[in-house]
Amino acid sequence: MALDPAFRRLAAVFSLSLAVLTAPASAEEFEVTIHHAELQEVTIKPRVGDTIRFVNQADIAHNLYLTYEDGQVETLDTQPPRTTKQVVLRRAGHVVVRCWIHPIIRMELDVADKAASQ
Ligand SMILES: [Cu+2]
Repeated sequence: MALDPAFRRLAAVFSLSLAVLTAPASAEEFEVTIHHAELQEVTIKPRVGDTIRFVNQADIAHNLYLTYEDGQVETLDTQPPRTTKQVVLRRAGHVVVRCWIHPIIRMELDVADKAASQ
């Protein structure tokens, strides 16, 4: 499937970057920033119960959604510039994060079972 040239250009200005904010005993909180930069790989190792905060540093709105391995979709709703949305990971397995508005935005992660990784 060939991408429209406009999407190719879009791909060059988005990236996701992250930081681990806190590391309490029971759950971690990860921060993922959407900003204008080159597309780059993001790797985090969250567990069930961990939180991901998505910070929109771009100057346009996004609407991120998570697709869990079992097909369940969780939508974070419209996210204007300079706002943050957060989600608590509820299921173990492979998760794909994408944006309804910008299909080029994509982040994949594997959520470990809570008990298995302690
Ligand atoms: Cu978007």
